Amino acid sequence: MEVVNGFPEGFLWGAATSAYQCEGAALEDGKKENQQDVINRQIHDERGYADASVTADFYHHYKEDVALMAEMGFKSFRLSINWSRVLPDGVGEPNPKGVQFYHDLFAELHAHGIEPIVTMWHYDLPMALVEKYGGWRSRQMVDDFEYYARFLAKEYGSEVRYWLTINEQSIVVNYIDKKNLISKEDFYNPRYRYQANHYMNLAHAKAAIAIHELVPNALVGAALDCAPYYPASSAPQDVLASRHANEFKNYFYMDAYIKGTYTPSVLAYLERQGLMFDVEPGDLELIKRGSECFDFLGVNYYQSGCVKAPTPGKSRHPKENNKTGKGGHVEYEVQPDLFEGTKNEYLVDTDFSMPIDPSGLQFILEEINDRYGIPVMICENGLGAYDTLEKDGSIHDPYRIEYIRQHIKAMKAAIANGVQLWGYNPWSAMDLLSTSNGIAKRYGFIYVDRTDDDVRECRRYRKDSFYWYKNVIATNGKNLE
Ligand code: BGP
Repeated sequence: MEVVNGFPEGFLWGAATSAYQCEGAALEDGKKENQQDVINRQIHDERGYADASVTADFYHHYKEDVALMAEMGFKSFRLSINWSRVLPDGVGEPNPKGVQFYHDLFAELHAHGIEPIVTMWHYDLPMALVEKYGGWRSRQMVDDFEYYARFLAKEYGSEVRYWLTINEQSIVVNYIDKKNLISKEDFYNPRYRYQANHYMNLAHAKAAIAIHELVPNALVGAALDCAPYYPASSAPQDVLASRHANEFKNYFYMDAYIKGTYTPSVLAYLERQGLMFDVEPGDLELIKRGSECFDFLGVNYYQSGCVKAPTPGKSRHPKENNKTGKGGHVEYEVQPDLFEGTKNEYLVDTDFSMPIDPSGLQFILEEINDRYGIPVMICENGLGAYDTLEKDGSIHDPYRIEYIRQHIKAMKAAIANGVQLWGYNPWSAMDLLSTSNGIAKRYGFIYVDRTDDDVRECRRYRKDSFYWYKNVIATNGKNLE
């Protein structure tokens, strides 16, 4: 591929979304509930944030949104299929109106020259499967995920070339109680997480194999949350903790997808901690075969992490996101006997306590390339912030422009060091529902006029970053000013 202005010719400039976070129409046209409909209702009741019933109302605004994306010059758009919209019961009878929605959306995108990048599952498991057997608690998910993948391949294979099976498996594993399974019993059972992770690896492998079998020229990957974990100091114990955190949080997932193997040091740790999962005959062979169908890694990058040697006696807990949006307190992850998260004193945090670190993107991209030599696509990256709609309809978001500018520079530097980067799809095309901070935490280039309390008409407005990004795309990343 020829490199023009630092970016390859045909580079996929676009943006990302996920179904439950932007579509709304949660119970419309035959769609049944998914876990996110339920979880976000709970979040609404507990903390007052918006639920998933309307979000950005993309279901009704998609034509207008695609036109705005085309105006920005998008070459790609990452979206996910709302599983319970197309198969309301998870498997079995399809929902014709839900199925048609995605045909119409893909047609609209193609009419504007925009390539869809489709995630099969982005946190929103059909409630039917949760109620039937507890979702990822059961091995039945492996076959049902394959059923869903085959359905998608047959239905949309001629309209979609880029497929991502699962969004952020490592995040699902860490927050499985909240994002994926509504069960207090499993909340306290960390062993369950790694069993579910194993099922996801099997499900991913079956889906990747199915897509390659059914869709000629398809390119298959999965999107992972990728964050380098730096040592808090040069004390050898901290450096070792950083190595362990990178293995545990990044390579354990990448190794399974890309090499088709489980990382030995992580397996040994899980065994020591009594967290080891059951493996049935044929499982490892299936994961290996799945890795042969893995064409590119979707990289979701927001921030880097920082770790130190674990404090003896501290018990295991995941990182807790900042829920107030007022900066400050975060509860860091602890993995006993492995690592403990801590603040990186060299970085400035966002209002939502995410450290801003463009160099971390270059770091992880080069790591992935040197370790696996596989093409990558940025499938998420962005700044969640409060925006103000001015009286004249403008939105001034220089902080977002600066964040994205610095990350694009980091991508350029990574490409210069040999990284095979296919595209940049920052989060998000339009403002949408955050996983933990409602509507007020905005990421879009397109402003959606609604609040957590009042859905209004969800009118669209162009932010300053909209015009800036349009110019970036027009110059293939040359003009970042
Ligand atoms: C990623 C998820 C997205 C998105 C993003 C921003 O982990 O894949 O779904 O929400 O994070 O996070 P948040 O919404 O919590 O700000």
